[in-house]
Formats: sequence, structure tokens, C-alpha cells
Amino acid sequence: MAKNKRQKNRASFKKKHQDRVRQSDFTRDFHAGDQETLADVDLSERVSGKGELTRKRTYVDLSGDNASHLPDYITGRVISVHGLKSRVLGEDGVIYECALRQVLKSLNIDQRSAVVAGDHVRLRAATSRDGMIESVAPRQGIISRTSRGQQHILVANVDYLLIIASAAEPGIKPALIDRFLLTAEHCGVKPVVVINKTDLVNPTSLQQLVGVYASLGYRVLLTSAERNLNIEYLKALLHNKQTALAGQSGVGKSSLLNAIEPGLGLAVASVSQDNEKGRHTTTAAQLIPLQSGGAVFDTPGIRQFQLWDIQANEVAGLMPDLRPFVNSCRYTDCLHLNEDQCAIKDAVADGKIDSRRYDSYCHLLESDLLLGDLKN
Ligand SMILES: Nc1nc2c(ncn2[C@@H]2O[C@H](COP(=O)(O)OP(=O)(O)O)[C@@H](O)[C@H]2O)c(=O)[nH]1
Ligand SMILES: [Mg+2]
Ligand SMILES: [Zn+2]
Repeated sequence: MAKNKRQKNRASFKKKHQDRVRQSDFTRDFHAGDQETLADVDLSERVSGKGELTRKRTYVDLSGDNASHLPDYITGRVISVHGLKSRVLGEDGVIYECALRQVLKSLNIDQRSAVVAGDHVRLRAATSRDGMIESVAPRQGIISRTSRGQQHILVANVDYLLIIASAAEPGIKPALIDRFLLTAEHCGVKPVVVINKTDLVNPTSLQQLVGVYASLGYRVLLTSAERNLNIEYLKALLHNKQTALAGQSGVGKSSLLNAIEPGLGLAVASVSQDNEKGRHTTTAAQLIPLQSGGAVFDTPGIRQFQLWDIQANEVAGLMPDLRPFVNSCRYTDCLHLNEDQCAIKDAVADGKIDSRRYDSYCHLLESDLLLGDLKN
């Protein structure tokens, strides 16, 4: 049976999650003239003190309703959710298979995702391995996707979205990176771009792309899991952070994690066939605690991520390079596609906006958000 005296543990558990988070509108400070080096981007203060307050609130909720005198309550973190069962890593280090209290199921918490990977919960242990989730703390930094028009939260309480691409095999797809960046902006989660497999290309071929992202204030990290390049840097980045991974299959996500923490022993080179018969047939996210502190979320669902509630006219505002121009178009409802006297198209023509980024914008708008509308 779990014990009663949990206060101390609870306090130390809390500490891990007090990292400051990014102010969601930090990129507003961006000016087209700011040319920052990669190192500057990394070191610059792009976070605010907002996180500490909000995160503290999370814990007041966990412990603030007379839980302390009730026996056998344990706080924990949801590792994964499978149907009605959740695996929860308790503060005592035990993994509990948990059911969800009926009242929670019926509560409309964040649009039907009653409990998701990454949630901080309080559970009542029934046995040494089973328990019942009694409450879910308010969430920070959620990443969600849409399925049949409904929002599904994939992970909760994340600090970073680590967007992993590969320089080759598969070749780099900047439009996909842009799409994930938009996801991060929209979800208010700080993005970091990792370009792996740099051992397969001449690094100068990446310079232009990396330069554009760096100038937008996005942190970019060039890695090679194979050659152990920048692995220590990545490790330091993930230290004590809650990080969701995004990136297509084969770019080296598992390889990078294994390089950071060899003990993880994640399967490498898994192909999509494996997924169909393998352990994780669904898009269920899984939390992987790191020894160094912090955790990584393997989130297969992010691959099919859809921009669930972004309006077409919001997209430019979520792109830091387009944002400064959106209010200068002739039409207030300008979508910056075929309209005349469009400040964004002018800026592209003047070289103030990278034309590839603008192409990404157009593609995203036409393929994802407007669907067939434009053709009618
Ligand atoms: N050349 C090279 N190959 C890599 C690198 N990282 C991973 N790979 C290979 O890429 C394949 C896919 O890696 P994996 O980690 O399973 O990718 P995931 O699907 O994103 O998890 C495997 O064959 C790895 O050995 C790298 O930095 N350089
Ligand atoms: Mg993998
Ligand atoms: Zn316009």
C-alpha cells in the first residue's frame, strides 16, 4: 500500500516543473533587421517569468483541497493512455495502472480529453500497482490534433516542441518544418528545430535555411546521431524540460534519444510496417522520463497533425516573418494570396520575406485551411 506522508516528495516533484516558459507572443519583438548568430539565439532571453506563476497554480490545485489528511493519495504523471486505462508514474517511482473516476469522465475537461499523457494527476492507490485517478491538474502547453473535426489533446504540460528533420534520407522538407513551427506558435509551445543526419550532407548546403530560421528567432540545432555531433548540446537542452517530439519517420528521433541516454534502448529504423503490427498501433503519445531530469514525449500523432482551429486569416500572424506586414495590406481581410496591394507580397518581392517561407504559407493555406474553397 502506498504511504500517507507525501508532502516532501510532492514539493520536489513540483520543482522540476518550475522552468520558465515562453511568453506566447515573444516573437512580436522580432525585427527584420535582427541578424542573430545561432549562439545568440540560444542564449537570448526569449522566455518570461509568466511560467512560474501559472505552474505554481497547477500545484495549488493538486494539494489544495484537503488532500493532505486523506490516506493513500499519490501525485503522479500520466505516461500514456490506453482506452480507459492510464499508466501513471507515481511520485514514489511506481507505475500504476489507473482507471479514471467516473465523475472525471463526464467532466468536459479541455474538450473531452479527460486525461492525457503528461497530465499531473492525483491518484488513490488500490494495490501496489493499481489505482484510481481522482483529479487532474490544469494543463499548460498542450499539443492537439483533429480527428473527425474534434480536438484531441496529444500531450499536456510540455515546454518544447522539438521539430526533428533530417538533412538527407529522408531529404529535408522545409514546408513540414514550417508547419510544425506554426503548430508550436499556435499551441504556445517553444519550438526548437533539429536537423539530424548532417553527416550525410555538406553543412554549407543547410546554411541558407538555418539562417532564415535563426533570423526569426528559432533555435536550430544541427546534429548527427551517427557521429555524435551536438548530442551533448541537445542533452543539455532537454535537461529538466518537458519536450514533445515531432518529425516524420526515419529522421532519427529514436537514434537521437538513444544517443542522449543510451539506457533508453529505443528501437531504431522502425518502418511504418512495424507500426501497424507493433506495440503502438495507435497515435497514443508516450512519456519517456529522462534520467537527467525532464521527459520526452514520443507523439506519433503529431505526424498527422492538423491545424485544428487556426483560421486562414490567422496564419500570417503566427509567422514571425510575415507578421510585421499584415496590417499594411490594402484589404483588412487580405489572405496575401491573390489580392492586390498586399504588403506581404510586396515584402517578398523586396526580399524582406524569404520567398520559400512565403511558398510554405501559400501551400499551408491552400492545402490545409481553405481546402476546396479557393477553387470555387
Ligand atoms: N547517417 C545517419 N543515419 C542516421 C542518423 N540518425 C539516425 N540514422 C539512421 O536513420 C534510420 C532511422 O532512425 P530512427 O532513429 O529509427 O528514426 P525515427 O523513425 O525518427 O525514430 C536508422 O537506420 C538510423 O541508423 C544520423 O545522424 N546519420
Ligand atoms: Mg523511432
Ligand atoms: Zn496581404
